Amino acid sequence: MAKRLNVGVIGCGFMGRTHSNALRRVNNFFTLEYHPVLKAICALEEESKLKAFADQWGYESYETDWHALIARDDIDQIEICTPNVTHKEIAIAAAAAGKNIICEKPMAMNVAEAEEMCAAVEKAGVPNMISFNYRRVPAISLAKQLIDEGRVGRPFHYRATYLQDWTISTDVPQGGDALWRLDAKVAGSGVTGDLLAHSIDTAEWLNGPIQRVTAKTEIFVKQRKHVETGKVEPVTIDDACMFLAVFENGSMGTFESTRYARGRKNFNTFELNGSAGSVHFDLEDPQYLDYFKYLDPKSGEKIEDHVTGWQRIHVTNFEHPYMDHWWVPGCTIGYEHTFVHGLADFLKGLETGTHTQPDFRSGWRTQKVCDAVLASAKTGQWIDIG
Ligand code: SOE
Repeated sequence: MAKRLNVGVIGCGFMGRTHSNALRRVNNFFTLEYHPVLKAICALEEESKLKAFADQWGYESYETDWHALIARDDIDQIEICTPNVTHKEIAIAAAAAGKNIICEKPMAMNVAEAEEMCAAVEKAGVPNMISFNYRRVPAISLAKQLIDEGRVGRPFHYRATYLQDWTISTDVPQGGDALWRLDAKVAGSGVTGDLLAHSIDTAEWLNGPIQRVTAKTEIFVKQRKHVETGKVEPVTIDDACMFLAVFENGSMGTFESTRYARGRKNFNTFELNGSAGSVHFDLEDPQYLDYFKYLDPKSGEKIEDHVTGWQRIHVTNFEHPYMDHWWVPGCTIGYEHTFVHGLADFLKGLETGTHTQPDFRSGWRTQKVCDAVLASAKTGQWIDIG
């Protein structure tokens, strides 16, 4: 028997849309006990805009104050899709009200906030998840499977890049609706929290905990007009960040992120090189996982030299992660499906009483690495994550 799960989504920007889409589609493609109901959308928008959003996505109601949404008895689950500065207060209130919580990344403005949020959900005992959606790209999940099957062997190098190019123009202002990501008071940090948090989450999932880091950040455009004040103000987010890492398993990592890589739109890549093989992924070509097989994992024997080479796996077979829920082999899926997968896993977790990852504790961990990166960028020192 289907169980209704009444959901209130807070925020109706880019992420509000990805979550709304997932809520609408998840039961069409995944057989689950829980059936989300789009009960209410909540945002600080003009009422006419909010109503139009509610109509477009099929929400039963709307609220302009998140306190009112959380106070409602008919809401079981809160999804936080608002700018980072609001996450803590909303999550703590939602936890105290006993709601399930899915929160967008980065979890918080800093590690102290993340710790408080984690304590709140754990004290309340409410199901919780951070929306690091890229874990749910089938090719990335397949990389995890290959690594767990021992196909990469002893890891030596992990290399991640997350490159975009949308802030190169000096005319791009900071602050306000779409551009809060450029305002440190609202975002917490620049590319470190916005983009590298994804890379760090993926890296630790695939290759285990990062032990220590050393970083360098840069602000290329030092001043920008602020949308809210109308004044030209100093830019205090990191426009670019590169850091070196040592993983607990002894492998070495390099991470690079910027919003100044002309031509790169959402170039989120990683490569892991090990003794038995390598894996490589690029989000701009998301249906493929590249795999170099050096040792056969079953026999332990080296593949004969004349047949070694990179193999492009088109990750669309029924045997690939999540793909048996979609079309037929060869038919691809895309970005929005990663949110459907995350929600499906979360709902399955509610059904089976298991804790879906990445949860708030895991988000707190990612925030620790982000904060260590930013602290190291100030001094140039190596910092232990602890
Ligand atoms: C920034 O441009 C952004 O929208 C991030 O905030 C998302 O997390 C990333 O997945 C796509 O890029």
